[in-house]
Amino acid sequence: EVQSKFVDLEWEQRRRVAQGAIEKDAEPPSQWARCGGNEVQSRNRYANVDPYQSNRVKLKVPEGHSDYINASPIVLQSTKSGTVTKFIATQGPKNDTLSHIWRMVWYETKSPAVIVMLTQTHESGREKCFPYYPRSPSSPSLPVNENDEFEDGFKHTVRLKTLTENEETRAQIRELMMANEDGSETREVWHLLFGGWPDFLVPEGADRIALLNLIELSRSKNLDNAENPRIIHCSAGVGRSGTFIALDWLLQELEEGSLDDVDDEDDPIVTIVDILRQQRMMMVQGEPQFAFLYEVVRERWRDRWAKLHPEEAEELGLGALHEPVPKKQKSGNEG
Ligand code: PTR
Ligand code: PTR
Repeated sequence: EVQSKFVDLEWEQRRRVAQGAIEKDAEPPSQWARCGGNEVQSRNRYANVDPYQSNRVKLKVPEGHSDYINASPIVLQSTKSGTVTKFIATQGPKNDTLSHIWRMVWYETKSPAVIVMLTQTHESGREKCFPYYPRSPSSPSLPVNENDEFEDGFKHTVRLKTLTENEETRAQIRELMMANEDGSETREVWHLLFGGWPDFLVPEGADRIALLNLIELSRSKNLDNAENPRIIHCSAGVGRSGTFIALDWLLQELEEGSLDDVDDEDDPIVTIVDILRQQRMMMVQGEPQFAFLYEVVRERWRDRWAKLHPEEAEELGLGALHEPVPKKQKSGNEG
């Protein structure tokens, strides 16, 4: 059943593109002359993943420079309260686009900004994301645009203030301070790195609980200011990022009671994946990630039901479902 829903979604997507309902094909990336032509492709990590022309973040750069970054604004609204939640989904920066993500942080978000990184820098021997942030306290200061690429004096520095391993979320948490050249302006940035999720797959076991904790943490680091976009990225910025964003929305819907009685006609998971794919291509990639959304929502739904009906839950033996996240074993993963 989940499988056929997923197939339907894929067809719907193709139909839309074919009908030109999504502007993507109206102006293929290869023809984006006005935002730099070939520069567009050279700034992409993957040739087959880019933002829709009609829904992309435009870098604030001086005239004559390409404003292109592989990033899509994502705007979602909860059904009951109408709360608007904003994200920016983006690819894992490349070596030569390192300063671009920081420019985006600077101009598109408020302090404290939140960046959630859902990939490791390297997986199976390949670079999935360039380490664009100061990694260790031994070299805490990272100049992000020393050569002044766009010749506008945006020669900022990102400094690592603290680095902690957080058990609940199994994430590396970096508290960063971004400053302009003379230090007269600064921004606080939370960088949350979750390494337990290889691309095209889903987090398993304790990593799954940790991921849900991470969603909550990312919200709270954003001071629950849902309108300040959280920057979410993995390698391509579609599979894991899409799944993370879908879950954030679904868990909020659940909390607000919007999923208490849904029928098959308006399946909230189909709805959110469809909405996301209207804003960025390939969001939630492959059936395993799609099925994962159902599993998590079902589990959480059961928890909620148990909380609302403690006596029945007791009878059915639905007790404490959420054991604490067990300590992570040391692995070779680096951030
Ligand atoms: N060319 C790659 C592919 O389709 O296999 C692009 C790609 C890479 C797509 C990674 C998605 C990927 O996963 P994620 O968005 O989770 O990094
Ligand atoms: N990256 C590969 C590709 O682009 O062909 C593999 C891949 C692609 C894997 C898409 C899963 C994909 O998801 P879907 O089932 O949505 O096509």
